[in-house]
Amino acid sequence: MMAVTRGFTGRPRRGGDDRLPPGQYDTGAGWPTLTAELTPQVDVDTWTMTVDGLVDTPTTWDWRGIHALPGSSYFGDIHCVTTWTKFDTTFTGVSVDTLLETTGVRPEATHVFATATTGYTTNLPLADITGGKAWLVWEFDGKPLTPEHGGPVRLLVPHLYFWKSAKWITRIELRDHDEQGFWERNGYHDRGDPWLEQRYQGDA
Ligand SMILES: Nc1nc2c(c(=O)[nH]1)N[C@H]1C(S)=C(S)[C@@H](COP(=O)(O)O)O[C@H]1N2
Ligand SMILES: [Mo]
Repeated sequence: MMAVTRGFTGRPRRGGDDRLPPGQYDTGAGWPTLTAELTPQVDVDTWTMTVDGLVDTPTTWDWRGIHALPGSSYFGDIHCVTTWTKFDTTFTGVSVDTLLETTGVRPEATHVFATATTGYTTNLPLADITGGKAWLVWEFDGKPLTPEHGGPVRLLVPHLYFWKSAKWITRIELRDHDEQGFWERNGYHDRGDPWLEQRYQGDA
């Protein structure tokens, strides 16, 4: 006999509000799309990813090369500054640490500037994409990432607001200074920690 919990609505409680950063709501099964530009069709046969700037060995991977690296998955939550949080996402790809093991990191590097094929950009402290906190991902819930969600490959930095997770990423440049990207120039915070509610320039 199967035990059925009374009042079960199809969505288990997930430990209460302690998983929701301040000012966020649970978007449930949906996954809103937020794109400033037109969704590009990026062909995996011509796709490349470059890590350069303050590294020892600037490196460009193609589709086959990036898949030859040891894979890595993220399981957990994502948080958009427009106040939706999506619980229990699974993304698969490669850890940014793995890319940086290949290129090496020069000691002067403090920040990164990420660029998408569309020209969308975002800035991040180097410490926020190292130490198992950031991925390049090509699968969501075991299926290829769809173009509207950044496929074939997007950046995933789930501990920061989701605008840092550049869709259609093609380049990460390591730098010795911070320079604002697209949304940061338009008023969003330079770091964007959802638990500190760093939504806009001037927030803590
Ligand atoms: N290239 C690109 N990446 C982007 C964006 C964008 O407009 N263009 N929007 C950002 C914002 S504000 C959010 S919330 C997420 C949305 O990702 P999704 O559409 O897969 O939910 O992508 C981020 N990455
Ligand atoms: Mo967003």
